[in-house]
Amino acid sequence: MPGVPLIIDTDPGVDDLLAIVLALGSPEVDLEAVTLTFGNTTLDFAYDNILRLANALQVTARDGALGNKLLHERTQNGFGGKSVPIALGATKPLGGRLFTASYFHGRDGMSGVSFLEGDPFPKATQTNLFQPSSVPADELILEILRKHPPNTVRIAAVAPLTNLASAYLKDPSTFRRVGCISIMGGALDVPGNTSPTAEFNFFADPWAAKVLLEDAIAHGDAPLPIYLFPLDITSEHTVPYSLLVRDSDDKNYQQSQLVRLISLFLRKPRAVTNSFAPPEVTFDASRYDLFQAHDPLAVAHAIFADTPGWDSVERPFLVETEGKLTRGFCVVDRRNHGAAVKGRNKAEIEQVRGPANEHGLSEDQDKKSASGPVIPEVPMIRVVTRTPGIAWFADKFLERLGYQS
Ligand SMILES: [Ca+2]
Repeated sequence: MPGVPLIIDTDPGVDDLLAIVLALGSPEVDLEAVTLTFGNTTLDFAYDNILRLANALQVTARDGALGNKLLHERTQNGFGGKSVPIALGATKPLGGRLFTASYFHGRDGMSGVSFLEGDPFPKATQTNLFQPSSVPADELILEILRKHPPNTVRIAAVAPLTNLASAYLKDPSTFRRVGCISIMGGALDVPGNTSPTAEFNFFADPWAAKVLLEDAIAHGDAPLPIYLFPLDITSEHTVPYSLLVRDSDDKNYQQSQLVRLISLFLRKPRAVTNSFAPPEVTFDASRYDLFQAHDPLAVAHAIFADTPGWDSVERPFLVETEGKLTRGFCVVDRRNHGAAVKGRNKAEIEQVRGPANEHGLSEDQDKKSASGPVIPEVPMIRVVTRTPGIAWFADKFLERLGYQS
């Protein structure tokens, strides 16, 4: 049975690479394309990293050491003989300065694996798994959406949203054929990971986030089927580093080039994550030595969306694009406008209060006070609040990556 068509829009990046392997090892999906953007690193490194991953998969398959049979089969023959196109996309955000996440992923997006002496993890020169796309990322996304029946293609968006926003702006009606968009991005009720207020993907291109979350949702016939995975939920979905990073005496490490690559490229994120442990307490590995699977969780949703256990709520918020200190901040209005309008959209508020005048106030309010509360038009975004479980996720993740305990 063919799998669900899936596009991964990504900026690999270490957790992106793991998320891609998760999809490659999953029979539920057929990977239609990997579309690349700037983000964790620059676009040229992002592309090289895909080729280094392809080579590690090939070497491991040749050594008979990929623990997942489907991953082995696809590494050798692609998807039923078809290679996955890799398309180049945005090199910079829709507006503002370019930032990358080298503080976490290393300058090459892979903890410096690219700069190792002797190049032990080289780029693939020939691979059946991937092929370069002749069209850019936004065009390829639209091509795939045109080719498949409406509401069937899923997109896992695990990078700045520049490619998706660009595809939407080029051809909104085609873009609306998408079945489901699982977006890793934003931070609502928790601190940011890139600034005190912002998560990296929204920080890197808040303009693109605004296009998708505000314009696309608010002005269409039907809202885009977006499921947002903010840091609030992705940070909780962890896998112990000790299960992913293996020592040189471990049999997975000895047999598998893929496990050796993963063990190396997780070095920098692991060190950064561990450094966030509170200095005043004794280091507890079970609490602090944890890989936060931000991108793999969004990809897991795209793969397992039909599995029971996911839950979401609609949240109203806006994305800050201009703020000197708050770029990429998800602005949640926490003022109390009263139970009657909590969580309502503008039309519903008007029903409750009567139509608003040019000041955004109902006639009733206007009479009472010229400086009364103004409710701006705020889109409702579907935010994922529950998954089939942290243990469920970790099991599926390790199994699809082919890790043996
Ligand atoms: Ca990413």
